[in-house]
Amino acid sequence: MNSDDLELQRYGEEQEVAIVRLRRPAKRNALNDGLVLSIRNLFETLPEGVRAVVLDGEGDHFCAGLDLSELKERDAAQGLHHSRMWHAALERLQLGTVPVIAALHGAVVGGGLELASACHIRVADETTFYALPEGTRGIFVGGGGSVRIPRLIGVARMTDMMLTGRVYDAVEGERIGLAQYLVPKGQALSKALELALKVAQNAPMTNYALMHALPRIAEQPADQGYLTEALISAIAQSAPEAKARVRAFLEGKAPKVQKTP
Ligand code: 1HE
Repeated sequence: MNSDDLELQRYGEEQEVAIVRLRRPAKRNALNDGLVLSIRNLFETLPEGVRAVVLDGEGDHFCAGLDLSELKERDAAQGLHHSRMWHAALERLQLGTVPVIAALHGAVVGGGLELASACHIRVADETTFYALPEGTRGIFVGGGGSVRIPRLIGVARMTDMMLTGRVYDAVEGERIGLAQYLVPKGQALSKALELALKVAQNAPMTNYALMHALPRIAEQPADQGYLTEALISAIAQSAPEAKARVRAFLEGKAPKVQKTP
């Protein structure tokens, strides 16, 4: 299913980045079922040649969460399937083929925060604020938030956000780990694109390992984690591309690690 509310645009010299944009600014990019299904479909069928994605929201807000106008009376089974539909869509994004960088601004609330937390990197501008109003609306998170958000900020902070309706601003959000980058107003997209171009240059196997192995290793007992790490690192370093990159460094042809100015 496709929705006109989701736009894909290519970016970069080789069109290696895809900008995916939520386009319901009049409804603050609230996610109705059509949009959730479009997200799933888009990440299942990313065009050939895309090596990183930037996820953006049109207008003053990244995403106001679940479209509450669709929150009709559902029985328990329908509620379960609705939540599982969100899970499927956000899993395609998180465990897809390429890293996704969220460009955050304005409201990142409810399902909007669930969507952002499925991304691999979050860049927030100064206007960003985060909340989980589900608690005060009498509902619960259903888009994977209870799994992903505590891994970013801890169970205690998420509990507080839902119990009290606490809103974190952009500066606090970066401090507690909701975003990895904080930039001036209006610069989230350009920073996210700058990062995406870098990410797109990595060896695909490294990006795959970071997306698929790292979060799983983090969940494994240490002895299993070490083995998974050894297996994935052996696969990554055996790729011809990895050998070429290491050789380039040893021959002085690849950049050194440098402090950012
Ligand atoms: C919406 C939604 C929405 C806006 N569903 N229509 N999410 C929330 O509880 C957040 C609800 N939204 C807000 O608190 C505010 O809208 C914002 C802080 C995001 C933005 O405020 P503002 O002043 O810029 O916009 P607004 O005037 O509140 O909204 C503009 C329009 O968007 C208005 O519709 P209009 O027809 O009167 O113009 C709003 O009704 C509409 N709108 N947000 C539907 N969320 C998988 S489970 C996830 C569970 C959740 O995500 S629960 C949290 C839901």
